[in-house]
Amino acid sequence: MTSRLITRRRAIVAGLTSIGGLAVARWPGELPPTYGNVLRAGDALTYAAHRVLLPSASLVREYGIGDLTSFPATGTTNPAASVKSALGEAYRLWQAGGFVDWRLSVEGRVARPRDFSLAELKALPSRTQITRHTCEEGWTAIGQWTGVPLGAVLAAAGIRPDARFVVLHSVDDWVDAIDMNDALHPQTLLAYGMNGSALPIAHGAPLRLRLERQIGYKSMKFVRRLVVTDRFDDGGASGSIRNGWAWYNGI
Ligand SMILES: Nc1nc2c(c(=O)[nH]1)N[C@H]1C(S)=C(S)[C@@H](COP(=O)(O)O)O[C@H]1N2
Ligand SMILES: [Mo]
Repeated sequence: MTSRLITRRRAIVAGLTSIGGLAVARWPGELPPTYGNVLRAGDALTYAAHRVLLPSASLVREYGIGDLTSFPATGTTNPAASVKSALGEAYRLWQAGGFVDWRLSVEGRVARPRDFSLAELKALPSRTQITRHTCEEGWTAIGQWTGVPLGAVLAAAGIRPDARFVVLHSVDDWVDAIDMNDALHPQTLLAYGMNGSALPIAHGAPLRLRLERQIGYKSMKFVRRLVVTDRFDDGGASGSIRNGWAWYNGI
């Protein structure tokens, strides 16, 4: 974490230099919920720059099958081995059963809170995309992802008009939030496939987020629960912010 913190602080300084001319005051809408904390100034700048410069549906570049690269697995690579809680044991059982008993819980500001099995998620519309992943630690890799657009899952549960954020929870106890603009972006997927096969354990099986307009750590692996909220929720002690990660880290 320490090296990531240093990397991130450098990135913020670089961000201030390179887009410092784009005054935050020019952003016509809301500032990100972390604004006000000077250590989070980089969040405001990339958020403001993205929201002003990019139409909300602009797509990141997609590659061809010949562009695939080797793809390292980082962070948690097997919750059954590393998560020392009931969730680690639950994961071991889900994995042993081929994830048939696994469920994604969708809660909060939705008309019909419900669970989804993997089969139910696979029955929803699917999308396959080949994109470049950029990790804050300094490497990139190109992979092919197949999954259900997060927007399709939210639509199946019924998005209430006051929905503003989607808070994601993982098996390894990460909690992170994205706004509805990112949640409904066509390339924002809950992926269950990678490079034409089932998503490997090391890459977040059975379900991971692909959030293509932000840096690597925002693409949560081992997603188990979504909570739609009408206000920003920093995730508390498990949240990205209190663990030293920028809330918005656009690439
Ligand atoms: N739940 C969870 N999600 C996670 C991580 C993790 O350790 N746990 N690592 C993050 C980081 S820093 C990156 S770069 C990518 C790595 O994904 P990969 O292991 O498929 O390369 O997942 C992100 N999502
Ligand atoms: Mo990363």
